[in-house]
Amino acid sequence: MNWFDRFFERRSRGVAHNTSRRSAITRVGKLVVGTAFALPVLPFDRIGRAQAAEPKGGKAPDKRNDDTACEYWRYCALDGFLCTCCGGTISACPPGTEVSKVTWVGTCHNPFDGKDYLISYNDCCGATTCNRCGCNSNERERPGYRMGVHNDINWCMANSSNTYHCTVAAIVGIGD
Ligand code: ABN
Repeated sequence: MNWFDRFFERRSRGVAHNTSRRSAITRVGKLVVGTAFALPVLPFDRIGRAQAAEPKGGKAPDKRNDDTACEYWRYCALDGFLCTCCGGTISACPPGTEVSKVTWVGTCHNPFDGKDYLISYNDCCGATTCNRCGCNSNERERPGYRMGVHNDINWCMANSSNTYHCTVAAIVGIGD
């Protein structure tokens, strides 16, 4: 063994002699806990997440103008499944279904032109419940014992098939 090996052997043995296994574990533990406390305060780049929440180049689309969303302005008193999600349109029943002979009407404010509209919420009948885009908005609704002003009713009651599928929201009048 040359002087170089002997030197390092002595040094290593000295370190091993003066350092217990427990103190080594303590030092590793301190390092881990210290890292856990230090990391959360480090600055993170959250720009990516903010961009994902908001579409490129502007604000999120206004749901009050989306006839497949419960927030659409005409649905202010609609309780049922949206026909726009079930193969129909805002005012036409999906193929294979029939518009209800009786209906209930509500008044909704259009935020885009500032006017109030009378909306007819006809149910579409004759096919099993669509079960997509279920909405429950109840502006100016009244309790069930006043049937004409209650929206939680199957308006297919007067049709040849009473099976409820979805609900449309047609404009039938405009406020002064
Ligand atoms: N007018 C929608 C509806 C249908 C069946 C039961 C409750 C509400």
